[in-house]
Amino acid sequence: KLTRDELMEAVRSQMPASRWNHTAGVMTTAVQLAEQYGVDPVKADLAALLHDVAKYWPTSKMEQVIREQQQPSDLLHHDKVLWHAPVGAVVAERDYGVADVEILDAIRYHTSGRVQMTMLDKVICLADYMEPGRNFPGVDRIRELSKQSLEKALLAGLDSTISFLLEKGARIYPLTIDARNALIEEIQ
Ligand code: DGI
Ligand code: FE
Ligand code: FE
Ligand code: FE
Repeated sequence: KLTRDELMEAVRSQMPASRWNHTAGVMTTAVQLAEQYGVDPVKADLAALLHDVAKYWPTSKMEQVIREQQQPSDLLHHDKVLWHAPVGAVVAERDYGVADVEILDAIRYHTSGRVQMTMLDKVICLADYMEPGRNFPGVDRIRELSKQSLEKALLAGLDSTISFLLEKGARIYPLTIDARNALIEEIQ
């Protein structure tokens, strides 16, 4: 089993410097959100460290993991950008010995979200939107909302993703819609 420093180096070596900076930003933000909302900060830190581990894997290697590890095959009919999240969860478990299902799920669902997101899922997905390096339109409003409500901030994040996809004419993965609807119900 790797030490934390060795794990950080293993993750860092699989991505360009810009993505490592993003990962470090997600780690810091996820730990802050965890402390703010009563989530285990050690789990938040580890999930954040590994969330984008597969982001720069070749498409063929990701596809192989999805097929061989029986990940949802509907993913193969959606944008490849979605693949790194479930593949990252497989890598975390298989290659880095992460056994905690909550951490693995937070990695698995960090791009799409899902219905009944756990607090850790929400923390990782929101930290991914609002880490200090992000600067898309609306990110400041998400950061403001995060002081008040984890769910409202995350909903604003998912709305921005869905708007962006609509603007591009891209397909929307059903879990993303389900996640948004579930958050709206939770907020009411
Ligand atoms: O890996 P990151 O860039 O840090 O962030 P992420 O894992 O949240 O991925 C964001 C990208 O994924 C962004 O370009 C929008 C895209 N995305 C998120 N949900 C969907 C999606 N793309 C499609 N086609 N469908 C989705 O439902
Ligand atoms: Fe990601
Ligand atoms: Fe995300
Ligand atoms: Fe990310």
